[in-house]
Amino acid sequence: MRIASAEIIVTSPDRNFVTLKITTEDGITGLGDATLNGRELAVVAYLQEHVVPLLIGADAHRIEDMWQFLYRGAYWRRGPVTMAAIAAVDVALWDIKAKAAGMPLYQLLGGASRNGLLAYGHASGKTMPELFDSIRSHQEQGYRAIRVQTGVPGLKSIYGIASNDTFDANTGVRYDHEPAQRGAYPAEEDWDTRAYLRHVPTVFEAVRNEFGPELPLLHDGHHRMTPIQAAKLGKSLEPYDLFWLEDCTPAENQEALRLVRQHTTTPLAIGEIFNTQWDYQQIIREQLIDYVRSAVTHTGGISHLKKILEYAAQYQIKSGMHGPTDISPVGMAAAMHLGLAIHNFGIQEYMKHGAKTDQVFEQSFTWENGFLHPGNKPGLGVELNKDEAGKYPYEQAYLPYNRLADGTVHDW
Ligand code: CS2
Ligand code: MG
Repeated sequence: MRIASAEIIVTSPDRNFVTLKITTEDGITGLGDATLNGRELAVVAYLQEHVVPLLIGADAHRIEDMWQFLYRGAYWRRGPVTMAAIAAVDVALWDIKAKAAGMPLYQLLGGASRNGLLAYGHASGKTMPELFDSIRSHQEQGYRAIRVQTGVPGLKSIYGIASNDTFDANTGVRYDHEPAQRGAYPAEEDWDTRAYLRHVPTVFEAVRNEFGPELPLLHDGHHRMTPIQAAKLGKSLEPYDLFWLEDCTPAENQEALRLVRQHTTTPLAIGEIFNTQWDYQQIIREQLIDYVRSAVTHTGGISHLKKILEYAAQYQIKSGMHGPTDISPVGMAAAMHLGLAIHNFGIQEYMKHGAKTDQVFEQSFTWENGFLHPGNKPGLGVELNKDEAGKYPYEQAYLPYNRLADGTVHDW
């Protein structure tokens, strides 16, 4: 089944998205998400200039061979741009193969291992009352697990806080935190780890007092602590029984997690900025994490993330796939199909996309009673409406960055 054409569709309904659309000579189409937040056009160029010419005429059925060809054949391996480009091709070919087979993709990945995917949503607030309202609003939306992000006294703006100006009057829902801001230069934010470490335990104490012991609560440290600070936070949060503490410290140096593990039993989740199995090798082998946070879109696609999760399963480490709004509906569908099939599924992140995005991407997944399901349409179950996409041209946008009080650049 030869590939006849491949095109890259860039659209910016509520935010920028990059989608690869492959069409076979038999007219079967496949979609792949290639969105890399704040660096979208780098992946567009990689695909357009270097990958698309290699796809035309190739056999769409040979997914693993194409993966190896694009990974080893490029000579230059790994990295977010390369692995997002490879991921888009991989997922589009899986979409095509499942459509050719007349099956939803999860059936090709081994069939369903569960009825649905437990998902968590993002509650946040600058103040405690605002946070409590946000938690209640997410419970009303059906979420059974909730990530809690909070403002820190003394800090102007901080990661993960949905501001009131994103209130959607139509749905009455405060649109989740969209970190990438449109504009020609990234916004500068301030940070103070000691203030954060003093404040966060008091927040989880208040949330547990208000919402009780059962509700699974998650928190994202967003790469901002040193290993010993992360150990300190993990320990101070133990009384509040978190589902996980995420990205507690930058993990380029994988053994940094040894110090955290040494001091706390709070479950650890890491990996949303990882791109290959090599980024996980030591932290999985040494049992230094409990959840693999990679998204299909940023980790070489379904073929590669499935291998990472199979390795993680040997250590009883589960999936916790990244699912913010900068993972497109195509990337989310791929995550749901993989998540439904694997045995060691843990939880799925689920930030709802905006109304315009849902116009551009026609989706068939379901969200019921706190569980996601990819649906049973052949393939991924997502189609892209090009006319709608054409209404929203790309707009430059950047993720913010951090500076400490003395002006030093810090992890955002
Ligand atoms: C975050 C993301 O959802 C998460 O866990 O870490 O919001 C992250 O900041 C964005 O995806 C960056 O593009
Ligand atoms: Mg995160």
